[in-house]
Amino acid sequence: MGRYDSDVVEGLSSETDQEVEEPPLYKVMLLNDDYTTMEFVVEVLIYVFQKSSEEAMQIMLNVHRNGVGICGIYPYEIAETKVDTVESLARENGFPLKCIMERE
Ligand code: TYC
Repeated sequence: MGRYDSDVVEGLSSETDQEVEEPPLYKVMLLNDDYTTMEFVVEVLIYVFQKSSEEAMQIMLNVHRNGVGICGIYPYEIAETKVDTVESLARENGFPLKCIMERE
């Protein structure tokens, strides 16, 4: 019985000890430019990144002053979709706004 029980316990513990890998995360960032309006950037931050208008204004001003700023941190496919959405909206509205992603 001891042998049988310890096999079962070992089997269970080695299964539960397996570590679950977290997916890698990516920072999505906006870059400053001289042509995109502040209002458009704030709208993008609210619509694409679900920021409040106060947070959106702070992030936009941070990008405007420092050249780059983080909008959010997401798994790869979500980050990629947000980058594509920002760039499509920018082009549709005639703005050169750049949005990039970088592994955390
Ligand atoms: N610098 C722009 C202006 O003065 C505003 C701006 C902010 C543009 C953030 C891009 O990611 C950006 N109109």
